[in-house]
Amino acid sequence: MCLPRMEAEGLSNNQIIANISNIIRKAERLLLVISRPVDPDCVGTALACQWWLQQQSKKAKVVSFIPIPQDMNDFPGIKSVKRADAGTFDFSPYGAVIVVDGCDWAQFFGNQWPAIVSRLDLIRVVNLDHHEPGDIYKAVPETCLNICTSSTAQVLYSCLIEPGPIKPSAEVAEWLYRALLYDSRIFRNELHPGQLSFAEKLLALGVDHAKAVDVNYDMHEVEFMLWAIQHTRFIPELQLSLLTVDAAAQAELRQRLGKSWMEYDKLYKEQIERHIKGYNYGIILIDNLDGGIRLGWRTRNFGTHVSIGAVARQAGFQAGGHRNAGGGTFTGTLASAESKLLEELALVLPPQSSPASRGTDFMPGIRPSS
Ligand SMILES: [Mn+2]
Repeated sequence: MCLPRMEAEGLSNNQIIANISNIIRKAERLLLVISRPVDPDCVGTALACQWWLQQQSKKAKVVSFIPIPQDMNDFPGIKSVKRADAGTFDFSPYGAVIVVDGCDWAQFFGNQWPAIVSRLDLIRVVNLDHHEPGDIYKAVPETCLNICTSSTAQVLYSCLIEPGPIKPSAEVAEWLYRALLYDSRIFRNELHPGQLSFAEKLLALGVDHAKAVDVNYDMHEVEFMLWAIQHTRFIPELQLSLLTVDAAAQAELRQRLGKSWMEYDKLYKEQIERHIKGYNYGIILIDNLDGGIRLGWRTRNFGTHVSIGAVARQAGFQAGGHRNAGGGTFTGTLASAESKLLEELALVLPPQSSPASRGTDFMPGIRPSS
């Protein structure tokens, strides 16, 4: 496992784990909050953590303040995740609030997060995560267990479950395994120390690998992908595939795929973004139609490429996530978001002398993936 991110700040992993264990020990009722995007890592990890707390005779509840996408309805155990409204939620009965698999408050509480966070007793807020640290770390550094590793599932298992006496059941191991498979894209992402042995341990606990890797894309995914490929701009000098979704495109997508059209972009992201020769970056810009623009990116894993997150921040976006996959927001028009981002990307990309050097030059000043 990587060094804890907080070590540089003078807080050791062990200290943070001890702080978190203290909070858990004192709490009778604990609340687990899952993050946006609602995915197998936040759900599987929260369910496993709930089970682990219940084994210690705690009352634990898992809530989502974010709508749960259609495809997560097939996730085993999803029925235990309760939908709730953050604005009216009563946090007072809970001795601890554990926010799982996210680094920014908005990922858990939505855009109204400042009002909601002001009602929380931050002394009892715990964060389990593996993203680049964001505003939650700044608010609660002493109880923010954020480790640069495969998944939040691995953070929970290696730091909290494995050192103790409670052995996960096969069902719990399956939740964790699905979390790991999803976040690692079935081991296609960067391999983190301990990741494969984590997988082996889960298999030894009884996980059915063939069942866990079985894929069932919704047919809408195919339709979205067809549409998206036809509307993607491939910009060779920026090594970029760019899909912008304006108001007219949204109307068309809504008509074809329904109001949840934006849930069907997985196949496109997985097959097109960062997988086409010469195109190391895949970006989607969506007009929120409320004065804001949403950004999502993927970066080729192999090779040393610029950080789209850093480029986007330089271009005036708020952006976060992982180096090779993340998202952000921009205030302004779709056209200005696009032009600022492309300008900034052109500034930091190395001049292309030959196709062979494409995208493999190291960019001084921009840290490669850790
Ligand atoms: Mn994750």
